[in-house]
Amino acid sequence: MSKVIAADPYNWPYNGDLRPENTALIIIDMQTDFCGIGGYVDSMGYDLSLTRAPIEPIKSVLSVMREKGYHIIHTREGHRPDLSDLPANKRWRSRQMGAGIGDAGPCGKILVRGEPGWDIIQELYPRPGEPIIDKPGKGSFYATDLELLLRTKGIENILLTGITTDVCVHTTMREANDRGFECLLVEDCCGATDLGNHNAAVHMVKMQGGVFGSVSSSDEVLKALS
Ligand code: C5J
Repeated sequence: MSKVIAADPYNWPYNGDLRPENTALIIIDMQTDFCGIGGYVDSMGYDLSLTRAPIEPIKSVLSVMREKGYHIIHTREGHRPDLSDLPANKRWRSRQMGAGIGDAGPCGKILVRGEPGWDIIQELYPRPGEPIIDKPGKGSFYATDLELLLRTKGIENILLTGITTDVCVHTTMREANDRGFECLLVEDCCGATDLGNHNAAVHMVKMQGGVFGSVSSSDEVLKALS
């Protein structure tokens, strides 16, 4: 019997082929720098409650998907300690907001690999064996081995969660969709630095019959998988 998750604008996945073997939960950039006190987002003055909102919903989905044997993949945005993979314009722009990537902050050097602020928050810390994709950009496919890993494991369906909805989650969803992966954005498992941007990013997915995939909630995911 085919299993689907109730979603908008179509129940997901489109072909009803939802199995632990071919489906992954991707948790994007749940790092202190994006949702912790003293991190990058906090230093820019944004409201942390928006990027912390998905922590509990992700925890619930993660727990069930781990228990059922689905693939779990984590990502982290960050740069090499020598900053050799940090484009000069990315650094310049972040400095305009008073939180220069690579500069010292309360949680160590901002978005630099190995620094306290760069790591994944304890609440959602990866278990041994769960792949972590370290990425220098917003998309999780650019300059990483994510696609190789997904293809090798036979993964076709991806549930997207994490922060921020309008930047790294959306970029990753677009990249995945172009590569033929079937994508589901789990709305309350995502958050942005601006609520309007979060809502707009969710709305964009639903256009054209699901231009990048479909949208659901943690409740619907739990209902379908439990
Ligand atoms: C940003 C991200 N917003 N993880 N990164 O710079 O969305």
